[in-house]
Amino acid sequence: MSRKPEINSDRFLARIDDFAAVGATPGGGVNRQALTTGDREARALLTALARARGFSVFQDDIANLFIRMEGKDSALPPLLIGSHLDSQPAGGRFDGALGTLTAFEVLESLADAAFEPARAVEVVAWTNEEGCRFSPGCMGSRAFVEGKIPAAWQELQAVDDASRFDDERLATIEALAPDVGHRALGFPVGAYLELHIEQGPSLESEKIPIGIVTGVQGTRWLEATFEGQTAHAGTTALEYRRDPLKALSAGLAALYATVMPENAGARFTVGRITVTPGSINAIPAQASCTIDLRHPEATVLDRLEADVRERLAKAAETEGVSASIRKTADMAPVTFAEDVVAALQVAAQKAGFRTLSMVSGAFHDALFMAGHAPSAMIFVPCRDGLSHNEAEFVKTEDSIAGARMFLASVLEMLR
Ligand code: HGY
Ligand code: MN
Ligand code: MN
Repeated sequence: MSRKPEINSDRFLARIDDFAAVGATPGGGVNRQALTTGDREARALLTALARARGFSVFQDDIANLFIRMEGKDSALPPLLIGSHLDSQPAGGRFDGALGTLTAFEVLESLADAAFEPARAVEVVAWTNEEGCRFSPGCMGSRAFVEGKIPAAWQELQAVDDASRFDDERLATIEALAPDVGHRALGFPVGAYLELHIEQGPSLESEKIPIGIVTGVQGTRWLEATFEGQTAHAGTTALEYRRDPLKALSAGLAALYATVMPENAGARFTVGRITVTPGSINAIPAQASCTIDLRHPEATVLDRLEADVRERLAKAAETEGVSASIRKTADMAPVTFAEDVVAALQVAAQKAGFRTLSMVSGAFHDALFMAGHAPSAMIFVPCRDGLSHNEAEFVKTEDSIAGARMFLASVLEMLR
């Protein structure tokens, strides 16, 4: 006899703490970068919990992890719910993990209530959402939607070491293989829902517990490499110098002074600068940097990208060095399916939650899933809007409200 499904708050909060211990850093965050031992440990923990509940568990060719609860009509494509378990190198305990564990808690609360959904419900933990160890981000959801692993990713190497993406992908699949089934990449999905922390200040400052996300802004990642001539720091006079770091610094200074100050809504970030040979008394031979450029409108992104390329080229020319710019990620802005957003609003009303409609400044796997199935997201507040920082924090009442809203949304989507 089934009863009304309810979130088990104690179990859910304990799960959040258990996963925060996987890859825990001394600063109170996590370092569980994609396809590392920490990531594999988190996947194994979730798999063990799922198998203990009798759910079936699968992974696909890019190590996306799926946990399935059967429904009345197995011919219907499943409702897919989830997020990611991988983290930034100095990441927070909630980015990705909260959404994945919320989805799993909902599956458990359906099972606790002996609730038989009209269609199967599957929890997914996507591979490499962050894109910091291997670029680009959202590799798991992108390969799922495209139904293949892009050939260019076969030779991908990690940012900080010589690890190859393909080796790490296969080792991650291998680590779980004995306990889980295997699936080809991509399958029909009825709808996709993802809960995530807002990673911004709006919900907290407006004291609203739930964000209903109507879309995601566009993101482009570039790598700029300036090549000059390394030479002696003490004997090389100004007129003989071709200093790539001086050129890159001037180009970046011009971009910091224009991109965000002159374009409301634009986001311009240089996350990493690499200088070689990196000797205190040698003028650099090469200076390179990453650029993360974002805006809600594709046409503005086009203009901003052209501006970045032009200013860097000019700075290189002024110093007599060469510049090359490579685009390593291009995520077009998306608007989520109106009917799914409407279902979330109905769910919020029934559950009694005030909501705020918003566009996500961060990218998510839902951005790619929106091209595959009707999708939408729910946000919960995080302290000071801080994320990609070990101090990232979500109040327990906000985690629980999010889980209750997510359960109400899943039930609404299953009606
Ligand atoms: O960078 C992003 O937007 C995501 O949080 N990985
Ligand atoms: Mn995330
Ligand atoms: Mn993130």
